[in-house]
Amino acid sequence: MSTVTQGGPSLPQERRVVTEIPGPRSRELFARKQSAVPPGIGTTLPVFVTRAGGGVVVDADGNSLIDFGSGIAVTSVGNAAPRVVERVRRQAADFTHTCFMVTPYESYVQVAERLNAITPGDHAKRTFLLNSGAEAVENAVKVARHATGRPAVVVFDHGYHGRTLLTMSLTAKNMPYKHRFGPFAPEVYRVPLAYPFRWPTGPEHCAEEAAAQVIDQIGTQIGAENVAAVLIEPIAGEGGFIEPAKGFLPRIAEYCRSEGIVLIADEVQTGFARTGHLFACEDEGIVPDIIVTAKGIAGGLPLAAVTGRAELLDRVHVGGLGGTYGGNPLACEAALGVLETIEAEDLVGKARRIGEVMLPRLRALAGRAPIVGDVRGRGAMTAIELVVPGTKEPHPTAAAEIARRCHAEGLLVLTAGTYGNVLRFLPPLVMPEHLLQEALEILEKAVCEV
Ligand code: PLZ
Repeated sequence: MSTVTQGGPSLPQERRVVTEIPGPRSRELFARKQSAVPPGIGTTLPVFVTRAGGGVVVDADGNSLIDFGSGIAVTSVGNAAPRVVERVRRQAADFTHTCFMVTPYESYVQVAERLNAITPGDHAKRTFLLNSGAEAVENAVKVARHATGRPAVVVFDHGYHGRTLLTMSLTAKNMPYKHRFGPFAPEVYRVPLAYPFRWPTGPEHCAEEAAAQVIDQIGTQIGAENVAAVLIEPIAGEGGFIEPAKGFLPRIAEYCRSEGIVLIADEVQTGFARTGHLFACEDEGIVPDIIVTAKGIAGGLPLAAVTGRAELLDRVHVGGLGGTYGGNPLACEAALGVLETIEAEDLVGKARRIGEVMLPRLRALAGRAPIVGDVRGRGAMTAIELVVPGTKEPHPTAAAEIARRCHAEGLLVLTAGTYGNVLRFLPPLVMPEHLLQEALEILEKAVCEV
């Protein structure tokens, strides 16, 4: 049995189901959650966690689940990863907070330097730090508006950017994110995404036709000279792991460049080796003007970043950007530990390897199970889209039922998608291969039974 030091010494890397899932202790805790926390804060799987590391999450009843969620693409380096833990432990003993805007510290600067160096493009860059993906997206929009003096922001069908007022407005899907939470922020315009599986004239025309529609809509409905930013996820995450048809992103990038529009890549979910590149933009050689990162950046500590062209970010007046906690010293140390781990353990290579194991098996599954309409993704960010067999009609109840069966067997999977009919797979990049194979068997069985 392999063990890892993550999640404390010798956390066995095994699936182990010793009670019903959730077990009695988790059910007791969940009842307390129900009376102390509002139902608006949902629960994917009501098992209460006591330890996690490598490829597993251990619950209060002693069950050890295979983790295909990574806390929604956060613990890519593994939970309680040793380099992260050690740095955070040391930092916590030295000082926990000063506010970087009051009295700075070196780790923030180091994170900024590292992000400036590793993000796409070799132009001069600047980075500033925030607490969450949503906060970073908002700040990227602030910078783009300030630098261009233009109001409009263009976003895409199936896009997800957060739950604050502006980012909720930038997000496409009504339920559960926007419903009854309006009115929304103005000057947000939505255009089509090149979604190959659902493109009306077929995937082969998708990139070209979608890009033409985007450019036409911007020209006729907004006016390019009014657009501060085009904001896009290089792979739409919450929207269902939709990889835009190849050629779409380069065409949009070229259009933005020609019109002086700031191209913002939201790499909150795709960043930090997840897709088999350090950043998903690299797949087609896209160089965004601003890149927004969070999630995988700090192994679970709250941190997010805006990295962009120096000439854009330097335009904002002194004191125009900030926040009490942005770039907290514990989170900065965690980020440095994450970047060390990605390099030392070749997590870019590991993410690719996960994709090489998973994608062929998922494709073979789609061949046997007509309920699987599409298989997609890159590296350790893969998904299957479920449909009513023989059609493209979304099948969200099948996705929910497959997820339920996986959970009962001790495999934590997440759903996604505008229609709720996508099962997405986000293993930690350090997932041992025997767990990956075991997880795929459970998944295959659940899909075939449903
Ligand atoms: N941009 C691309 O995926 C967060 C949302 C979970 P925060 N996605 C997980 C939920 O239901 O709230 C996300 C993202 C992309 C921005 C965000 C927002 O990041 O750190 O959740 O604010």
